[in-house]
Amino acid sequence: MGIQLEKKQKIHRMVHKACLFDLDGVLVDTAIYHFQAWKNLGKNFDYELSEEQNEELKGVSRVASLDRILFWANKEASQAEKNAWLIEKNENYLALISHMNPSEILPGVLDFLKQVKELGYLIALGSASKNAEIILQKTGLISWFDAIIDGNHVQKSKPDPEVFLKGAEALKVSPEACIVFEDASAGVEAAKRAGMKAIGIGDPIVLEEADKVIPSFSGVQAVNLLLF
Ligand code: B16
Ligand code: MG
Repeated sequence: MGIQLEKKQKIHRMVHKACLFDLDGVLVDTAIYHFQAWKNLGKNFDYELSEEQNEELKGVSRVASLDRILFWANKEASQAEKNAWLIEKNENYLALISHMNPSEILPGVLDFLKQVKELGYLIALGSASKNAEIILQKTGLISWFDAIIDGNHVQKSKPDPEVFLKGAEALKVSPEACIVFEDASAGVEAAKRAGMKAIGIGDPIVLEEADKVIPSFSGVQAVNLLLF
């Protein structure tokens, strides 16, 4: 290892810092399963969700996602109907994710988590999903996390900063010392509103509010990426 790199790593280790990861689209690609489940649900009211619309649902809670879809479909629904559809969508989604395994961890993620741990960062999950823990268990990712904050722990969904502020609080790290990894513009906005750094994973045009954007974790050197 070069002297420069060793020096950078020492500086990183001395400070109490955290990396907060979104789940869907950052660590695993469950967006495809959400898309499938919402498309199946749309058959109830003859509506076909497009890929562009699915992009807008990333990071958005289940209840808010249904409201948006009904708005796009110009479909009025009673609360009872909505509740039944939320259950139907989730049952469908749970069936789709029931076969998930470690092979579905996105490229470069495990190596990146290892590097981050070695640099002394604490690691938390900040996901809107109420199914986050099942996914972390099925993929074997759960052991990397010092704290898990998901849709079951928050009142307000992204772009509200609550999920990330709760993550920082659970780790006892100040928000300014937190770096958030997000694939959704609502999530990047939540991170910025929490006073945190945001690294976008994906398209720089979609994630224009992020401090940095990378296409994926593949081949990423944490020691370089995390220096601001
Ligand atoms: P669930 P993230 C989000 O997870 C998804 O991106 C979003 O599409 C989904 O509607 C939301 O979780 C709720 O998920 O129905 O499982 O509670 O990207 O914040 O990890
Ligand atoms: Mg996401």
